[in-house]
Amino acid sequence: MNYIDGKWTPAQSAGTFESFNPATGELIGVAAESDARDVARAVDAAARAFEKWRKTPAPRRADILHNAADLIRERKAQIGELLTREMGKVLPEALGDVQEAVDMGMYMAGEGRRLNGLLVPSELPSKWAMAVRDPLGVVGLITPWNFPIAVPSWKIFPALVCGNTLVWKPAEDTPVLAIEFVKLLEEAGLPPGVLNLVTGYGVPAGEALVEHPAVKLVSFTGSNEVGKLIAVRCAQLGKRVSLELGGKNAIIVLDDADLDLATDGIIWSAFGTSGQRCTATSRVIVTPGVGSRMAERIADRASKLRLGNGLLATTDVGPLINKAAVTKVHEYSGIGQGEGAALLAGGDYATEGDLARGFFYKPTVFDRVTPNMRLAQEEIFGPSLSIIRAASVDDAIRINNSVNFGLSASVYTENVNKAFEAMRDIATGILYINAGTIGSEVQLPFGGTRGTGNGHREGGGPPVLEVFTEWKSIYVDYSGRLQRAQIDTDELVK
Ligand code: UN1
Repeated sequence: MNYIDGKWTPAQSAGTFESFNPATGELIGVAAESDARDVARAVDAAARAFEKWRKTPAPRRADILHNAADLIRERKAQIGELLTREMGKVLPEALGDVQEAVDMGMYMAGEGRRLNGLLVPSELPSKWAMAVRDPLGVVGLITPWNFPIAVPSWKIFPALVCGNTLVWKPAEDTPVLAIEFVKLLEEAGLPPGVLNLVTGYGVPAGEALVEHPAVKLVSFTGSNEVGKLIAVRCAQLGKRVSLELGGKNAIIVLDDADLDLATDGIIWSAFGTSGQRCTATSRVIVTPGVGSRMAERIADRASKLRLGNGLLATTDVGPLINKAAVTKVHEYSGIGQGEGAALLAGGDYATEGDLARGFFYKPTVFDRVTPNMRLAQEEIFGPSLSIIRAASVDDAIRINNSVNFGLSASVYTENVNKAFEAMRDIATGILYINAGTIGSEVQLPFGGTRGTGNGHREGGGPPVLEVFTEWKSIYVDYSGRLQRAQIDTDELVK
């Protein structure tokens, strides 16, 4: 069911679609298959709710976020389990996904008592100069399936605390989690119309949201392909758009690194969430002294990872989200071999026993990948890792920077000077020293350079407010006479 104007309603077409567990094929739930008519109703509801919501004091809006964060924390175990069942990631990671929403809820609730503006001196006497943050109005959110609770929370909580009203179109692979999230916000006390949920496919539902003239901002996290289409359309329509797209993140291992630590970070970052994080490591760039040792360790560890249902404590790596996803990873295994890379581990579907019921792929490691191969340049979004041999530290950094993405990167080194050089020279949105490429926290900006986005930052940190607010500069002249800026500035202060 959709959630429009505080009511759970079916799609106008009465159409539905199903959501399945990617590990077992079990049916998780049924959701409304929405089209432009449902989106229009949702946008209308959001537009009607806006006047009252924007005038609700931010600390009051924040109280609801606080309640929501408390409720999510209370139900963390249930939501986490549902998350594993609908999306596939292993339970500890699913709980982390839920925790990230608790964190963001608490953080943004705090913003309700801050929402800093600017207060600056005026050049004229008896004149007050300040700037405040205004909400945009109705904003459209389109979210991915890989962090079905965390990523929506990165958008929903700041958008709400800033005073916007929302229409949310979640990914078609994880509608049931979106419904649960909205139920929780409803229970937390969100007034009708402030957040509206429209489930369905990118076309027509997501597209209708982008097209609707009353939607002032489209905030999208997902593939580069779709992100670019949205950006072009929003440019034509004169809308604000915030994009969080792909990654081709690398861990650089220098000769002086602690190799055990680096191996742990690589395995976690490359194969955690089955490689389906925007921040996942898909390249390991090694300097000459450690290349072969690292390749051996990584291949050994990758081939020992246990695949299975994410609810089982014995599972290291869960399934991929759907058939298209495993097919794509397998295609890249073929592409890599065709390009002359050396396959060290995996390279095939995993179909033994119960695995045949789900979308499992063996953790895959390629060595001797060169920087221009497609394997080294294109986002695969699965458990496929490429090892690239660099000639030097500078070469490693150059290779890191040579892809059309710049989300996260990492350097393993025990040398503080090298670490700082990397901090200076790596072109990326997020950088880790002696830790893998995953693990962002909500109090810092999340986003990337180059093709990863369009300069906005969501996921946290004060810059998230820039996405969801508009600046309004206000001058108050209490001199009681005409004062001309830039002209009457020499007059004596009276
Ligand atoms: C994503 O993959 O879209 O740093 C989000 C991380 C998580 C968030 C990932 N905190 O991997």
